[in-house]
Amino acid sequence: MAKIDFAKVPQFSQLPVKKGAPEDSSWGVFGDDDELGCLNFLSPEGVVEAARLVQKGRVFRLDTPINYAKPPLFNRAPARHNIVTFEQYGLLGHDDSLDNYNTQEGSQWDGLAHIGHVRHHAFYNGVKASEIKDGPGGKLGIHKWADKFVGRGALLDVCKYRTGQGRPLNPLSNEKYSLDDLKQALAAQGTKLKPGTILLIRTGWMQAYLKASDAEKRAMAPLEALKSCGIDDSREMVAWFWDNRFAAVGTDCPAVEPWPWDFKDEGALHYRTLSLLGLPIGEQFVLDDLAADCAADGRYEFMMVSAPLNLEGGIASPPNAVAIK
Ligand code: UVW
Repeated sequence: MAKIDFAKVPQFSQLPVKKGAPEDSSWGVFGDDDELGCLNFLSPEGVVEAARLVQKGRVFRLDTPINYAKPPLFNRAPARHNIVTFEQYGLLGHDDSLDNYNTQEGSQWDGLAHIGHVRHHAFYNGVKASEIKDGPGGKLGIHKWADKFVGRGALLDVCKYRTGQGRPLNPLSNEKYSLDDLKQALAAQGTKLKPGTILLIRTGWMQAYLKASDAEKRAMAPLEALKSCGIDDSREMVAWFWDNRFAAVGTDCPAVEPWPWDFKDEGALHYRTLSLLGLPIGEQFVLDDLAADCAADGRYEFMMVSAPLNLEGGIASPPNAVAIK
Protein backbone atom coordinates (compact mmCIF):
# COMPACT_ATOMS: atom_id res chain seq x y z
CA MET A 1 0.00 0.00 0.00
CA ALA A 2 1.75 3.13 -1.17
CA LYS A 3 0.93 6.82 -0.92
CA ILE A 4 -1.17 7.93 -3.87
CA ASP A 5 -1.29 11.34 -5.51
CA PHE A 6 -4.98 11.56 -6.40
CA ALA A 7 -4.42 14.70 -8.47
CA LYS A 8 -2.29 12.69 -10.91
CA VAL A 9 -4.96 10.04 -11.52
CA PRO A 10 -6.70 10.70 -14.86
CA GLN A 11 -10.36 11.59 -14.98
CA PHE A 12 -12.80 9.07 -16.45
CA SER A 13 -13.11 11.24 -19.56
CA GLN A 14 -9.34 10.81 -20.12
CA LEU A 15 -9.48 7.00 -20.09
CA PRO A 16 -8.00 4.88 -21.50
CA VAL A 17 -4.43 6.02 -20.97
CA LYS A 18 -2.84 2.97 -22.53
CA LYS A 19 -2.65 2.51 -26.29
CA GLY A 20 -4.93 -0.29 -27.42
CA ALA A 21 -6.75 -0.59 -24.09
CA PRO A 22 -10.56 -0.78 -24.22
CA GLU A 23 -12.65 2.37 -24.04
CA ASP A 24 -13.56 3.34 -20.44
CA SER A 25 -10.85 1.10 -19.03
CA SER A 26 -8.25 2.08 -16.44
CA TRP A 27 -5.79 -0.48 -17.81
CA GLY A 28 -2.26 0.85 -17.38
CA VAL A 29 -3.17 3.69 -14.98
CA PHE A 30 -1.50 1.88 -12.07
CA GLY A 31 1.13 0.18 -14.23
CA ASP A 32 1.01 -2.56 -16.83
CA ASP A 33 1.41 -5.32 -14.25
CA ASP A 34 -1.00 -3.92 -11.66
CA GLU A 35 -3.41 -6.45 -10.15
CA LEU A 36 -5.13 -4.25 -7.55
CA GLY A 37 -7.11 -1.79 -9.63
CA CYS A 38 -9.05 0.72 -7.51
CA LEU A 39 -7.69 -0.77 -4.28
CA ASN A 40 -4.69 1.41 -5.16
CA PHE A 41 -6.85 4.28 -3.88
CA LEU A 42 -6.38 2.94 -0.35
CA SER A 43 -3.26 4.26 1.37
CA PRO A 44 -1.52 4.27 4.76
CA GLU A 45 -2.69 7.87 5.22
CA GLY A 46 -6.25 6.72 4.51
CA VAL A 47 -5.98 4.02 7.18
CA VAL A 48 -4.83 6.57 9.77
CA GLU A 49 -7.64 8.92 8.79
CA ALA A 50 -10.17 6.09 8.95
CA ALA A 51 -9.01 5.18 12.45
CA ARG A 52 -9.95 8.73 13.56
CA LEU A 53 -13.56 7.92 12.67
CA VAL A 54 -13.74 5.42 15.53
CA GLN A 55 -15.50 7.39 18.25
CA LYS A 56 -17.90 5.19 20.17
CA GLY A 57 -16.49 1.70 19.86
CA ARG A 58 -19.41 0.08 18.05
CA VAL A 59 -18.52 -2.75 15.68
CA PHE A 60 -20.82 -3.97 12.89
CA ARG A 61 -20.22 -7.30 11.19
CA LEU A 62 -20.91 -6.92 7.48
CA ASP A 63 -20.97 -10.61 6.48
CA THR A 64 -23.92 -12.97 6.41
CA PRO A 65 -23.47 -16.22 8.31
CA ILE A 66 -22.12 -18.92 5.99
CA ASN A 67 -25.09 -20.77 4.43
CA TYR A 68 -27.51 -17.99 5.39
CA ALA A 69 -29.42 -18.33 2.13
CA LYS A 70 -31.41 -21.53 2.02
CA PRO A 71 -30.80 -22.54 -0.65
CA PRO A 72 -27.92 -20.34 -1.82
CA LEU A 73 -28.74 -18.02 -4.73
CA PHE A 74 -27.78 -18.61 -8.38
CA ASN A 75 -27.83 -22.44 -8.02
CA ARG A 76 -24.68 -22.29 -5.92
CA ALA A 77 -24.20 -25.22 -3.55
CA PRO A 78 -24.30 -24.91 0.23
CA ALA A 79 -21.15 -25.56 2.23
CA ARG A 80 -21.03 -28.66 4.44
CA HIS A 81 -19.81 -27.95 7.94
CA ASN A 82 -18.48 -31.00 9.75
CA ILE A 83 -17.44 -30.99 13.38
CA VAL A 84 -15.00 -33.76 14.21
CA THR A 85 -14.63 -34.80 17.85
CA PHE A 86 -11.37 -36.29 18.99
CA GLU A 87 -10.77 -37.94 22.29
CA GLN A 88 -7.37 -39.51 22.32
CA TYR A 89 -4.21 -39.42 24.38
CA GLY A 90 -6.32 -37.89 27.18
CA LEU A 91 -7.31 -34.89 25.06
CA LEU A 92 -10.95 -34.00 24.34
CA GLY A 93 -11.52 -31.51 21.57
CA HIS A 94 -12.86 -30.67 18.13
CA ASP A 95 -11.69 -29.70 14.68
CA ASP A 96 -14.01 -28.77 11.88
CA SER A 97 -13.98 -28.68 8.12
CA LEU A 98 -16.02 -26.77 5.59
CA ASP A 99 -16.51 -28.87 2.48
CA ASN A 100 -17.70 -27.64 -0.87
CA TYR A 101 -17.46 -24.01 0.21
CA ASN A 102 -18.26 -21.63 -2.64
CA THR A 103 -16.76 -18.22 -1.87
CA GLN A 104 -19.73 -16.59 -3.59
CA GLU A 105 -22.34 -18.41 -1.50
CA GLY A 106 -23.13 -15.44 0.79
CA SER A 107 -21.59 -12.00 1.36
CA GLN A 108 -18.68 -11.67 -0.99
CA TRP A 109 -16.21 -9.45 -2.74
CA ASP A 110 -16.00 -10.33 -6.42
CA GLY A 111 -12.30 -10.50 -7.18
CA LEU A 112 -10.94 -9.12 -10.43
CA ALA A 113 -10.55 -12.64 -11.80
CA HIS A 114 -14.31 -13.29 -11.44
CA ILE A 115 -15.62 -11.83 -14.70
CA GLY A 116 -13.77 -11.15 -17.95
CA HIS A 117 -15.02 -8.71 -20.53
CA VAL A 118 -17.48 -10.23 -22.99
CA ARG A 119 -15.96 -8.66 -26.11
CA HIS A 120 -12.30 -8.26 -25.16
CA HIS A 121 -12.12 -11.74 -23.62
CA ALA A 122 -9.80 -10.38 -20.98
CA PHE A 123 -9.83 -9.53 -17.32
CA TYR A 124 -8.68 -6.31 -15.64
CA ASN A 125 -5.47 -4.91 -17.13
CA GLY A 126 -5.61 -7.38 -20.03
CA VAL A 127 -5.05 -10.52 -17.95
CA LYS A 128 -5.92 -13.66 -19.91
CA ALA A 129 -8.08 -16.52 -18.60
CA SER A 130 -5.05 -18.85 -18.88
CA GLU A 131 -3.16 -16.71 -16.32
CA ILE A 132 -5.85 -17.17 -13.66
CA LYS A 133 -5.05 -20.24 -11.64
CA ASP A 134 -4.68 -21.68 -8.18
CA GLY A 135 -1.55 -20.80 -6.24
CA PRO A 136 0.63 -17.77 -5.54
CA GLY A 137 1.25 -17.14 -9.25
CA GLY A 138 -2.46 -16.93 -10.09
CA LYS A 139 -3.01 -13.50 -11.64
CA LEU A 140 -5.56 -11.19 -9.95
CA GLY A 141 -5.77 -13.64 -7.02
CA ILE A 142 -7.83 -12.56 -4.01
CA HIS A 143 -4.84 -13.21 -1.71
CA LYS A 144 -3.27 -10.05 -3.09
CA TRP A 145 -5.98 -8.09 -1.28
CA ALA A 146 -5.46 -9.69 2.11
CA ASP A 147 -3.60 -6.72 3.66
CA LYS A 148 -5.08 -3.92 1.57
CA PHE A 149 -8.74 -3.58 2.38
CA VAL A 150 -8.77 -1.05 5.20
CA GLY A 151 -9.90 2.54 4.96
CA ARG A 152 -12.75 4.99 5.26
CA GLY A 153 -16.11 3.37 4.69
CA ALA A 154 -19.25 5.32 3.88
CA LEU A 155 -22.81 4.02 3.87
CA LEU A 156 -25.20 5.33 1.26
CA ASP A 157 -28.72 4.36 2.34
CA VAL A 158 -30.56 4.87 -0.93
CA CYS A 159 -33.33 2.52 0.21
CA LYS A 160 -34.12 4.78 3.18
CA TYR A 161 -33.93 7.85 0.97
CA ARG A 162 -36.34 6.56 -1.70
CA THR A 163 -38.72 5.20 0.95
CA GLY A 164 -38.69 8.57 2.74
CA GLN A 165 -39.53 10.24 -0.55
CA GLY A 166 -42.60 8.03 -0.90
CA ARG A 167 -40.96 6.33 -3.90
CA PRO A 168 -39.84 2.95 -2.51
CA LEU A 169 -38.84 0.38 -5.07
CA ASN A 170 -39.50 -3.31 -4.72
CA PRO A 171 -36.14 -4.90 -3.83
CA LEU A 172 -37.38 -8.30 -5.02
CA SER A 173 -37.92 -6.96 -8.55
CA ASN A 174 -35.28 -5.91 -11.07
CA GLU A 175 -35.88 -2.19 -10.53
CA LYS A 176 -32.82 0.03 -10.34
CA TYR A 177 -31.56 3.01 -8.40
CA SER A 178 -30.30 5.82 -10.64
CA LEU A 179 -27.18 7.90 -10.16
CA ASP A 180 -29.45 10.81 -9.22
CA ASP A 181 -30.99 8.66 -6.47
CA LEU A 182 -27.52 7.97 -5.09
CA LYS A 183 -26.43 11.60 -5.24
CA GLN A 184 -29.65 12.85 -3.64
CA ALA A 185 -29.43 10.23 -0.88
CA LEU A 186 -25.87 11.32 -0.10
CA ALA A 187 -26.93 14.97 0.02
CA ALA A 188 -29.87 14.12 2.30
CA GLN A 189 -27.53 12.24 4.64
CA GLY A 190 -24.98 15.06 4.55
CA THR A 191 -22.23 12.61 3.63
CA LYS A 192 -19.13 14.05 1.95
CA LEU A 193 -17.27 12.07 -0.66
CA LYS A 194 -13.53 11.67 -0.21
CA PRO A 195 -11.02 9.86 -2.40
CA GLY A 196 -10.19 6.35 -1.22
CA THR A 197 -13.64 5.62 0.23
CA ILE A 198 -15.08 2.10 0.35
CA LEU A 199 -18.69 2.83 -0.58
CA LEU A 200 -21.47 0.62 0.80
CA ILE A 201 -24.89 1.03 -0.79
CA ARG A 202 -27.99 -0.24 1.00
CA THR A 203 -30.65 -1.19 -1.55
CA GLY A 204 -33.06 -2.94 0.83
CA TRP A 205 -32.72 -6.33 -0.89
CA MET A 206 -31.22 -8.15 2.10
CA GLN A 207 -33.96 -6.93 4.45
CA ALA A 208 -36.65 -8.04 1.98
CA TYR A 209 -34.99 -11.42 1.46
CA LEU A 210 -34.66 -12.10 5.19
CA LYS A 211 -38.35 -11.28 5.67
CA ALA A 212 -39.45 -13.75 2.98
CA SER A 213 -40.88 -17.14 3.97
CA ASP A 214 -38.87 -20.36 3.52
CA ALA A 215 -41.04 -21.25 0.53
CA GLU A 216 -40.49 -17.83 -1.06
CA LYS A 217 -36.73 -18.16 -0.55
CA ARG A 218 -36.75 -21.59 -2.21
CA ALA A 219 -38.73 -20.21 -5.13
CA MET A 220 -36.52 -17.18 -5.71
CA ALA A 221 -33.07 -18.81 -5.33
CA PRO A 222 -32.49 -20.38 -8.77
CA LEU A 223 -30.60 -18.25 -11.26
CA GLU A 224 -33.51 -18.42 -13.69
CA ALA A 225 -36.09 -17.32 -11.10
CA LEU A 226 -34.21 -14.69 -9.10
CA LYS A 227 -35.16 -11.06 -9.47
CA SER A 228 -33.30 -8.42 -7.56
CA CYS A 229 -32.98 -4.69 -7.49
CA GLY A 230 -29.62 -3.05 -7.99
CA ILE A 231 -27.95 0.11 -9.14
CA ASP A 232 -28.01 1.44 -12.67
CA ASP A 233 -25.32 0.04 -14.96
CA SER A 234 -24.83 3.30 -16.84
CA ARG A 235 -21.56 4.83 -18.05
CA GLU A 236 -22.34 7.88 -15.87
CA MET A 237 -22.49 5.63 -12.82
CA VAL A 238 -19.00 4.20 -13.34
CA ALA A 239 -17.64 7.63 -14.31
CA TRP A 240 -18.88 8.83 -10.92
CA PHE A 241 -17.29 5.85 -9.16
CA TRP A 242 -13.95 6.48 -10.85
CA ASP A 243 -13.90 10.28 -10.57
CA ASN A 244 -14.65 10.00 -6.84
CA ARG A 245 -11.80 7.48 -6.50
CA PHE A 246 -13.91 4.88 -4.73
CA ALA A 247 -11.69 1.96 -3.76
CA ALA A 248 -14.57 -0.56 -3.85
CA VAL A 249 -18.36 -0.58 -3.95
CA GLY A 250 -20.33 -3.07 -1.86
CA THR A 251 -24.10 -3.57 -1.74
CA ASP A 252 -26.65 -5.69 0.11
CA CYS A 253 -28.15 -7.07 -3.12
CA PRO A 254 -27.06 -10.18 -5.06
CA ALA A 255 -25.37 -8.64 -8.12
CA VAL A 256 -24.80 -4.90 -7.40
CA GLU A 257 -26.65 -4.23 -10.66
CA PRO A 258 -30.21 -5.54 -11.01
CA TRP A 259 -30.58 -9.25 -11.61
CA PRO A 260 -30.95 -10.62 -14.21
CA TRP A 261 -28.35 -8.77 -16.22
CA ASP A 262 -27.61 -9.60 -19.82
CA PHE A 263 -24.23 -11.37 -20.14
CA LYS A 264 -24.09 -10.34 -23.83
CA ASP A 265 -24.49 -6.65 -23.00
CA GLU A 266 -21.07 -5.08 -22.69
CA GLY A 267 -22.67 -2.20 -20.81
CA ALA A 268 -23.28 -4.48 -17.81
CA LEU A 269 -21.90 -3.16 -14.55
CA HIS A 270 -19.85 -6.32 -13.91
CA TYR A 271 -17.87 -5.60 -17.10
CA ARG A 272 -17.62 -1.86 -16.51
CA THR A 273 -16.32 -2.29 -12.95
CA LEU A 274 -14.41 -5.57 -12.59
CA SER A 275 -13.04 -5.96 -16.11
CA LEU A 276 -12.54 -2.37 -17.23
CA LEU A 277 -11.89 -0.27 -14.12
CA GLY A 278 -10.53 -2.91 -11.75
CA LEU A 279 -13.14 -1.82 -9.19
CA PRO A 280 -13.97 -4.56 -6.66
CA ILE A 281 -17.71 -5.00 -6.16
CA GLY A 282 -19.40 -6.59 -3.16
CA GLU A 283 -22.71 -8.42 -2.88
CA GLN A 284 -25.12 -9.64 -0.20
CA PHE A 285 -23.54 -7.48 2.49
CA VAL A 286 -25.30 -7.07 5.85
CA LEU A 287 -25.98 -3.36 6.22
CA ASP A 288 -29.25 -3.01 8.14
CA ASP A 289 -27.87 -2.62 11.69
CA LEU A 290 -25.15 -0.30 10.47
CA ALA A 291 -27.78 1.75 8.63
CA ALA A 292 -29.93 2.03 11.75
CA ASP A 293 -26.95 3.26 13.74
CA CYS A 294 -25.96 5.78 11.05
CA ALA A 295 -29.52 7.11 10.96
CA ALA A 296 -29.54 7.39 14.76
CA ASP A 297 -26.31 9.36 15.15
CA GLY A 298 -26.26 11.03 11.73
CA ARG A 299 -22.74 9.72 11.00
CA TYR A 300 -22.56 7.65 7.83
CA GLU A 301 -18.77 7.23 7.82
CA PHE A 302 -16.64 4.76 9.73
CA MET A 303 -13.47 2.74 9.67
CA MET A 304 -13.88 -0.33 7.50
CA VAL A 305 -11.67 -3.37 7.88
CA SER A 306 -12.02 -6.23 5.44
CA ALA A 307 -9.59 -9.15 5.46
CA PRO A 308 -10.37 -11.33 2.43
CA LEU A 309 -9.30 -14.97 2.52
CA ASN A 310 -5.61 -15.54 2.06
CA LEU A 311 -6.48 -18.01 -0.69
CA GLU A 312 -3.68 -17.99 -3.23
CA GLY A 313 -5.16 -17.50 -6.66
CA GLY A 314 -8.66 -17.15 -5.17
CA ILE A 315 -11.46 -15.69 -7.25
CA ALA A 316 -13.72 -14.22 -4.57
CA SER A 317 -13.94 -14.04 -0.82
CA PRO A 318 -16.35 -13.44 2.00
CA PRO A 319 -15.47 -9.89 3.02
CA ASN A 320 -14.67 -10.81 6.63
CA ALA A 321 -15.51 -7.20 7.18
CA VAL A 322 -16.42 -4.94 10.04
CA ALA A 323 -17.44 -1.31 10.19
CA ILE A 324 -16.18 0.42 13.32
CA LYS A 325 -17.73 3.66 14.57
C1 UVW B 1 -22.84 -13.08 -11.44
O1 UVW B 1 -23.50 -12.05 -11.57
C2 UVW B 1 -22.67 -14.03 -12.56
O2 UVW B 1 -22.27 -13.42 -10.30
P1 UVW B 1 -22.20 -12.50 -9.01
O3 UVW B 1 -23.43 -11.63 -8.98
O4 UVW B 1 -22.15 -13.41 -7.85
O5 UVW B 1 -20.99 -11.66 -9.18
